[in-house]
Amino acid sequence: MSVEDFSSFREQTLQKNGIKHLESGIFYGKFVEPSGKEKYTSVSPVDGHSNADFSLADRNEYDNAVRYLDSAFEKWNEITPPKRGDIIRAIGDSLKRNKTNLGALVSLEAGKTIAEGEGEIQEMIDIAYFASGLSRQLYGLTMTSERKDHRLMEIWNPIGTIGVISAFNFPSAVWSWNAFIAAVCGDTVLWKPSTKGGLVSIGVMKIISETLREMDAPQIFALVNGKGSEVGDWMAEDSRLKLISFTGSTATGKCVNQKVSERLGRTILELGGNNCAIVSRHANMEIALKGVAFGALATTGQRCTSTRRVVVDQAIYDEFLKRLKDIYENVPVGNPRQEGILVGPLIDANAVRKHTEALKTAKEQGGKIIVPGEPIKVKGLENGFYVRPALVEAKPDMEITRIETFAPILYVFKYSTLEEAINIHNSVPQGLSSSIFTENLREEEQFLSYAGSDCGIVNVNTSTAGAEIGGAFGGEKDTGSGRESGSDAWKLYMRRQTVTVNYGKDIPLSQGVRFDI
Ligand code: UN1
Repeated sequence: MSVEDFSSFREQTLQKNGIKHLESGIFYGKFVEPSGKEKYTSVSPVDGHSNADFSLADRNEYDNAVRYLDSAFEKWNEITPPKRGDIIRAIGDSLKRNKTNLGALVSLEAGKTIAEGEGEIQEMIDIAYFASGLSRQLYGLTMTSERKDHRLMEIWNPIGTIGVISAFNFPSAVWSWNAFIAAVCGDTVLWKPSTKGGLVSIGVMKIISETLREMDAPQIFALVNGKGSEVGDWMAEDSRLKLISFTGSTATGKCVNQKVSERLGRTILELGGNNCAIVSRHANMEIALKGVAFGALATTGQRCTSTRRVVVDQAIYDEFLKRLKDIYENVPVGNPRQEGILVGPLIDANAVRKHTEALKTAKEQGGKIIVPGEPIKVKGLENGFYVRPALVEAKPDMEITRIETFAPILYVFKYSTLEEAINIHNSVPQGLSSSIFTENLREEEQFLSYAGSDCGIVNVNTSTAGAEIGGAFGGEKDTGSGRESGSDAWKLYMRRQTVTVNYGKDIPLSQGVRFDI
């Protein structure tokens, strides 16, 4: 694709998604006309040129958005959960019809390949349909009562307006894990995306708000593009937002957590990952190579779930490393819209700098650079932010291997016993995703046991990246806490009430207490 071709791809993508050169980054009920005040210029990492501008929210607009959602909450709860599920299903249908266009917008703004851009939208479609089914399954338990003629049960009610702060690397999917589940639960949702994902948030909101209008439903989602240090802080401190779901760095997550707990609010924190794959001598080599390569290279190593460390059994170490080196040296890096390209650009110049610095540090700390991973210029896209992926033989005590660098750098370690491998695996502060490649039942079970992986997500013979929406997503340790997406993560978006009903003719007390008046 030449420079001209990419420019026309940009124009077409913006046009197909209904995005003008100056957009509103704020939606509550409708898009708020951008005034002459603060705006943000979206730049494509693919060619380093600007896509469009959009407005950022001020305090007044932020407050209006929360107030708007609080009143939408009342209307939304006049609708039964299964009917709410129908509405979210219709949103899934609209996203499905717009999958190609929205996927292209993800490529334009986040630099994802065609498959991964569309995969991101597919993740939204999947969670919409999951949420729709869930709307009839917001089950509460019933318990037996120790008191005669009493009923004991749990019911679940919505918590109100919640806030979702999402990251650039999954500019819409992670928001939808929260938003669609929260919506069927009866909540309304304020969304602050990363400004680097602002255009995707605008494109998504255009489709979703239109579907809500067509369904005659209240506008239950609001969008406030803005700076983290402003809108992010306002949200964390705002007791009107009962839950803050935050995706981003551990450092920022700790600040968010402090502010939200200060007001006794609830958080879901999906923070840094430093995910590791163990490759045993009992692994199927082809599966392990593919799994590790996908985990480490997909999204140019910019997933929370990216494989950043691989621990390889000494019995197969040389062969595995040789074959991995071959993959790293030959993987096609370039324009993510080109068929066959597997690694696109990093998000911006700062990310390229961090990649380069981490490699320099790795070398200083004693790492052996196997594939150098230098910045490159892609023909016709000279201002884009491209690097080759890097492979480094390392020791687990190297400080740099304990840090999450959002870039395609893979550290390789050698092990002799599985215990040693698991020790290396668990020796980092983060605890999001993990993998073991083995066909040995004992090894697999050991990895799944209390003495195995300490992460929230554990995979056997598949990649650390690429989780399905059906499971609960989240981690332990410095990755934060809470779960999003599937399974019973919905419970975090609701408040549980334990109900006791006495239908008897007397009032017996629990624990056999007598209180005779
Ligand atoms: C993230 O990087 O924040 O499991 C989310 C995966 C994707 C989601 C990643 N389904 O890799």
